[in-house]
Amino acid sequence: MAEVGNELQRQAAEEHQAQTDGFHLVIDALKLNGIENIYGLPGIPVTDLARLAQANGMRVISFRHEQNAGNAAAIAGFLTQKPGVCLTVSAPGFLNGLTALANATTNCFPMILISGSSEREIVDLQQGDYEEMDQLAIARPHAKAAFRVLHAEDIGVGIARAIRAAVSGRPGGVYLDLPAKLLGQSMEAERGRQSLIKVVDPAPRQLPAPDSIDRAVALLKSAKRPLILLGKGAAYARADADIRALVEKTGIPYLPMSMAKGLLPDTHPQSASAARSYVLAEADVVMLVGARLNWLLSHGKGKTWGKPKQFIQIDISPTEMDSNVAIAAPVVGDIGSCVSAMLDKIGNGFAKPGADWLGAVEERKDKNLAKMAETLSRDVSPMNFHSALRALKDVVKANPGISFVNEGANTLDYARAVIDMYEPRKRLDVGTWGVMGVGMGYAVAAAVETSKPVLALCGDSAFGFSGMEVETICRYNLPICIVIFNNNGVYKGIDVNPTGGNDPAVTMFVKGARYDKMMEAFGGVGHNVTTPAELEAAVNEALRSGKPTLVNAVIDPAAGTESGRLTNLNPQSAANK
Ligand code: ADP
Ligand code: TPW
Repeated sequence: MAEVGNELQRQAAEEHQAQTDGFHLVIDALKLNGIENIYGLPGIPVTDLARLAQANGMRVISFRHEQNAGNAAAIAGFLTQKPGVCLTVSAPGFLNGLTALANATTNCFPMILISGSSEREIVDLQQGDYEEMDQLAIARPHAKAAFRVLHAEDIGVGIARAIRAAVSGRPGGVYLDLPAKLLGQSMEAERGRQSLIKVVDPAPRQLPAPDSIDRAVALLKSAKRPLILLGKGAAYARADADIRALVEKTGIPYLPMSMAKGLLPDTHPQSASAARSYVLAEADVVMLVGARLNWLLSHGKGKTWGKPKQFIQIDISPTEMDSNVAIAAPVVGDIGSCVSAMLDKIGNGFAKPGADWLGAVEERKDKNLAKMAETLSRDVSPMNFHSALRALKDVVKANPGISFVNEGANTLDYARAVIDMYEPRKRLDVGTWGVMGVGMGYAVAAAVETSKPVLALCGDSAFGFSGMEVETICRYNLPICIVIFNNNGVYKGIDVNPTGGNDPAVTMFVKGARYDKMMEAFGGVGHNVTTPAELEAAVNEALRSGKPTLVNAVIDPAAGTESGRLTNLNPQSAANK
């Protein structure tokens, strides 16, 4: 009898071992496709998914709010060309993550938001399930694609489709809806294994048509005052060496958009950043490489663009062409293939731009750089944005391999202009939407994905959107140094309530707040600094130690301007124009 009992037990165990379930299939499918990290926040019905992912060797970073986890996943996508994965619970957790998914889509970052959801039957009849919501329908307009998986045997296909949708063509955010019931579904392990798909060539190269290259090169050659404009699509594409070769071979001045800074070092002699207004207004042919003519480039028209000009645009998305102004030479394909085809076509036969154009650009640059150097060198007390930035400029110069996260208004605009970047994909900022709140999510993912230190420079308002993640930074002991330019408010800290009443003005915060104490509360290092020397010393110490650090940099509350450089977008100012 005992033997029969043992045999039955063995069979049962074997049968049990031979089973898998939705939880394991999701994890196996992600791992099979080289996805190693999950950014998320646990709860019903995904707690065990997160637990099992960790148990199975994935790195799971648990946040305090899903939006920050989503932002982390989005920038992980930008940094790695693999979709960053964010995991949330249903309804409210999903909605918290959705802002980040929409932001990823807007910025062309590959990301997958995986949310647990309630049962279809109950949701569709609106019977009031726990955290009930038709998440798929809500996600669809904010994502590049949205999928739901109902059967365990379709998990492999679901993940494969999500990966392809996120990274192929123009990258973007993908929503994947996983109902609780699916995660618990079991199936035979071997059949489960066979149902998984290892995606072959998830972002296939897209070669440009040869005649589009001929047209673009001919136009570039005909230019008297050419300009190359590099966008974050160029940074994402990782065609760094060829882009540099194209810039240097043609001798054309170039402008990097904010997140393309460092693709070539900002100190490169052909960088026209310090003569930005001049080159945009004066150029006759502009070649856009992975940059859209959206609001950040004044839609390619108006006073900013001055003299009439013709555009060449290299982009993977054919419908981007002519979206704002006529594109004389569209080049549709992936940037690596397009730039290499242009290099081939150009060969050694490209005459560099004339000395009059290069000389005029150089002259503006020299003048503006001298002006900037003078502004930076002024010692003022209390510190203003520029004196504080002088210290950080030196820190980044000495540590070119660190990631530099940046958000705020003045804190963003001045830092972009002052702080030179030396390596590609190191500047991570508010992007296409100019959105506040990406700071801590981006900082965490940059530290996790690059294993290098991160310097996150935030305005005091900007930091507040994701500030609770200092606990996450301490918990995972990440080498992140946050610097807060604290001027007591949004934009500035001197507004008064127009009624004279007791409520503070709408842009004001608590005066003299000590954000450094927040970091200390969780075991990190806090500094309160009032001079550039103290600021530089505190950041250097943080980079040396690798300890989570927050530096509260006291900035003159009267420094800065309303909306930073976007004053013209405020309805009142726009109406007065
Ligand atoms: P920026 O804000 O820096 O100007 P945008 O986000 O406006 O940059 O533009 C990025 C562009 O790059 C998008 O139009 C996107 O389609 C394109 N893009 C992204 N990745 C690639 C790639 N690998 N090859 C070609 N184009 C790309
Ligand atoms: C999600 C509007 C743009 S900039 C900013 C806000 C609130 C904060 C500026 O103050 P800060 O910086 O950070 O102290 P500084 O250097 O000027 O003092 N909500 C979202 N996104 C945006 N962009 C806003 C509001 C905004």
